[in-house]
Amino acid sequence: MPGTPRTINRTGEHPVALETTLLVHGIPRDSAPALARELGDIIREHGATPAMVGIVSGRAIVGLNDDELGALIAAPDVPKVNRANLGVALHGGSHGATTVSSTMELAAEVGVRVFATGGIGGVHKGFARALDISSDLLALSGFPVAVVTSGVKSLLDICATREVLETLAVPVIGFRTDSLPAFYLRDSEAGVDARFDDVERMASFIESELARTGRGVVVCNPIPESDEIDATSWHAWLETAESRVRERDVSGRDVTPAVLGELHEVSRGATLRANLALVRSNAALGAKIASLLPHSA
Ligand code: PSU
Ligand code: MN
Repeated sequence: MPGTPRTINRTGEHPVALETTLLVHGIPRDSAPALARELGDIIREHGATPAMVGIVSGRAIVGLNDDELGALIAAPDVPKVNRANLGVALHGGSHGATTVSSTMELAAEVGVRVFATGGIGGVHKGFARALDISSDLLALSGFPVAVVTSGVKSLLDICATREVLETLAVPVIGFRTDSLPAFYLRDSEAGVDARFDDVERMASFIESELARTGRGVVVCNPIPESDEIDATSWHAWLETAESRVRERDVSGRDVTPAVLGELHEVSRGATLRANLALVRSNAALGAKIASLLPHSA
């Protein structure tokens, strides 16, 4: 029996991991190539190196090249791969778009300590007919990777997500914020364990905390003020998007992409524009942090 091939490590200096579920399932396909290019440019401009993570024909790759990424974006029905079904994709030789959880697992395997994304998964509100807690939360507790994120969308239960992170011993820190942000909105009712206003001090905390615990850190970076969506529109759009998804037969890991797709439509692109803006901002902050960490893992 052939063994499962090892993860391909194509990381450069001061790597910043990026996930592919965001590109393949989180935004319309035609927006993905430009966003991927922009994120790479932003990361390089800030003195770091992008490392896009994904599964191509059963090979886990940290540092996809343009052809591999293009293949993932173009292929129909690329599975959304979290830690639970990662091995299925590897063993079966399929493509896979990695979520926060599987991206963390693969990044940690090759010593990458910083990962920039949009939103993390969390505790669902019971919308999907069953208990649904993202595998991102356990991954945050299992791998020494700092995840730069604009928080948790309020299609999830933000306070419950915050509590589970605490139970799992994952520190939540805010960059120039006291609040765990709610993705399109800068604030939520949930707080952070510490606020940092200075990137150097934050990077120094991250470096020592990752080494001390072997667990992850959630780095909250609220959506830029100029891109924030007003709360009234957001709640109206979310209600419509959720009711549309409820009429379809969607469950499990298909719920988030389905709601996101409906939101982009209901808001006539406003949620998509906000989503792109916050991911760019997270890539910039992730790169600044990575550039301040010593090279060796
Ligand atoms: N939140 C977003 N956009 C996304 C995701 C979350 O705003 O694209 C993706 C991320 O890849 C995250 C995953 O890791 O969804 C969580 O999915 P689930 O709830 O099935 O664990
Ligand atoms: Mn789930």
